[in-house]
Parts: sequence; C-alpha cells; structure tokens
Amino acid sequence: MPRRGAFIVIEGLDRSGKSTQAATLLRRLQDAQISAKLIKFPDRTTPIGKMIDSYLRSENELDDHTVHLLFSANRWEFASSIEKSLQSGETIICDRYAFSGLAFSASKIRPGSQSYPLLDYEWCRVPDIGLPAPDITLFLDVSADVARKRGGYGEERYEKEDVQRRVRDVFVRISEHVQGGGGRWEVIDADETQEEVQEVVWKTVQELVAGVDAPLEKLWD
Ligand code: Z5A
Ligand code: MG
Repeated sequence: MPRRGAFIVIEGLDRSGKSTQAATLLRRLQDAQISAKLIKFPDRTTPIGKMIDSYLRSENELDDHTVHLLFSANRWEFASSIEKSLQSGETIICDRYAFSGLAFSASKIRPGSQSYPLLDYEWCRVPDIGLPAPDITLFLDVSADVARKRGGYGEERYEKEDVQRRVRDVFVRISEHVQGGGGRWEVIDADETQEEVQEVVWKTVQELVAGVDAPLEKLWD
C-alpha cells in the first residue's frame, strides 16, 4: 500500500513563530519535491470562520461556550478534506489545531475570580474527539521575555500577557495527557533565531515526511 502523508501540527503561544516556521517548512518540503500543503486554524474564510474572526476582533460578543464550539466546528469543516489529502500522500502542516482550542477556552476564568475556570477542561476537550489525529505536534516554546521583544501584542481579544500566561499552563496540562490518542508531542525551544528553530523543526519531521505507514488515528479516541 502507498504511504500516506504526515499530519504535522504546529502549536505555541502568541508570537512563538508558528506561522513563520510553518511557511518555511512548507517551502523546504516543496523544494525537496515532497507533496505538502499548509492549513491554519481558525480558517477565517468559511461562514463559521467569519463569525470567529469578528469575535477575535471584538466586533461581536458571543457566549464562551458558543465560541468554543464554533472553533471546534471550524476544524470539523475541514476534517474530511484533511483525511483525503493525507490518504492521497500529501503531507499537511497545520498552524494551530485542537490543542489551541482546548488551551484558550479552558484557560478562561470566571469574571471577578483569580483562577476559577469558566469552562471545564473535559467539556472543552470533547467536541474535538474524533478529528484526524496529528502524527506529531511541534510545540514552539517561547519565553515571555523573548515574546515581549518580538513587538507589541496585537489588537485581538486574547493578545494580552495574563491570558497568554494562563494559556501556557493549560498547554503544559495538555502535553501531559496528549499520549492518549493525541500523537507525538515535541517541545522546541523557540527563543532562538528563525534559522536555528527551523533546523530543529526540519530534523524533527525528517522521518515522517518520507511518508507514514501507520493508519491515521482519531484524536483522543
Ligand atoms: N484560538 C482559539 O481561541 N481557539 C482555537 O481553537 C484556535 C485558536 C485554533 C488567533 O490565532 C487566535 O485564536 C489566537 C488563538 C485563538 N489568539 N491568540 N493569541 P492566530 O493563529 O490567527 O494568531 P496569529 O495572528 O497567527 O498570531 P500568532 O499565532 O500568535 O503568531 P505566530 O504565528 O506564533 O508568530 P509569527 O507570526 O510567525 O511571528 C510573530 C513575529 O515574530 C513576526 O514579526 C516574526 O517575524 C517574528 N519572529 C518569528 N520567529 C522569530 C524568531 N525565531 N526570532 C525573532 N523573531 C521571530
Ligand atoms: Mg500565526
């Protein structure tokens, strides 16, 4: 049977360099004649993606449960096309995935509280169960000091230092549980230069991009 493509997810906090590394990796794969494409979540082009986009820009207010389910629904919109591409031998690089969904939603706290969760961690995880599971997730680990030096936070809803700190804690929790049907999780030091980070990314995915024999798993299933 022909090998399928690899499903490579890139995760990390704001300004960890996910989009930069994803684009560079795509170029390198294409230069090496490996069939590959880049996708990104949220995908703001669909009707659901447009609702997410206006929420992130604070142009509308939505209930937090609703927003969480919209982010998940946005991934489900692409689940069958992801599967099809992988089965046809195409490698997918995915800039943010269900782990961002879980980390951002489960890090929300009740108004007026210091740490009391607004949404339950398990409740947040459930809607993404059954999505195509990544073969590997590269978590780009940037320190708060270095992220700060990469320019001011943007204008969007979650681009604040206290939010990012809480999100990081949930990412640590996710990494501890990811083995249960979540694929491999590799932490990459993202404080280094773009070129240095890319070399580690490239080495880490080398074996996978030659093609994968193992069947595609379902996330957290
Ligand atoms: N969100 C959610 O709540 N639920 C979900 O299910 C999902 C997402 C999927 C939008 O994400 C928001 O949605 C996000 C999470 C939430 N909110 N926050 N925060 P987005 O992916 O659209 O966000 P973004 O606009 O792409 O920003 P980003 O991901 O935070 O940035 P990045 O991709 O990690 O970094 P970058 O754009 O590659 O680089 C940032 C800058 O640093 C840029 O000027 C680079 O040139 C520079 N850079 C990059 N690497 C380096 C190194 N190594 N050295 C020096 N400078 C560097
Ligand atoms: Mg990005």
